[in-house]
Amino acid sequence: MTQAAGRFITFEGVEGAGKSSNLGWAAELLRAEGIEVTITREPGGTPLAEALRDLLLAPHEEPVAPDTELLLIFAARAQHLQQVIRPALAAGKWVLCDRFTDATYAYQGGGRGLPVDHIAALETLVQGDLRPDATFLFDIDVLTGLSRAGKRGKLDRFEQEERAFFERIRESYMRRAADDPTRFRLIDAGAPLDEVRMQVQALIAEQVSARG
Ligand code: Z5A
Repeated sequence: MTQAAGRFITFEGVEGAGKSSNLGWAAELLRAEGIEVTITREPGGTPLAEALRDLLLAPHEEPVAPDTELLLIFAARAQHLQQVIRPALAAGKWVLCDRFTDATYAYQGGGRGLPVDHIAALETLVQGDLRPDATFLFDIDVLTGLSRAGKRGKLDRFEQEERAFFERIRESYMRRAADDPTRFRLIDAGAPLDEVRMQVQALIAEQVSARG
């Protein structure tokens, strides 16, 4: 639980699953219910955290150590939480965030093979007991997602990884969803966009009624 007045919903999935396309739609649905919404993303969400995002996504000549990647992600998250997420929740807003710490478990844990207890320790350090109230997991076949993402042009440092990396990420997300069925909501993201939107609409309606 967020222990805050607002509601914190995260959007997760492998590349090209459609998180960004559906986040704006979800926000529109909430605003139509009179709910104040903050849209944001990770890594990023503040000028400093966006600068860290640029560092993380850009290819570098030297290899990036997995621990460096992990620490930069949590550095960006600490800033984002302090500047954007906690104030918005405290003001009663709903925060819709494109990726959060489940992405760290999936990418740095599943993808890079970093120990889960290192991620969990940083999660506690940076977040305290703040966790998402709900997580919409956009599940899609890895090749379909990569092909959608690849159509945008130049690949970033993550998108340059091989297919097996993304298969591990998908598996890791699915394991986390199975372990926490109360928080996770699974979306069949391989469906056409209008069908995915209908799934999102149903989940948003569920969240609005859970508000009481
Ligand atoms: N990362 C990490 O490693 N650890 C962490 O803790 C965090 C992040 C927080 C962020 O980059 C990178 O950071 C990410 C993981 C890492 N890896 N990468 N790359 P990003 O934000 O640029 O990447 P992304 O989050 O994966 O975004 P994405 O590739 O844009 O995926 P998406 O938001 O899920 O998809 P989209 O932009 O909504 O859609 C992609 C395209 O598909 C687009 O042209 C759409 O028009 C199209 N689309 C969407 N839905 C459909 C349907 N249903 N049918 C057909 N076409 C569709």
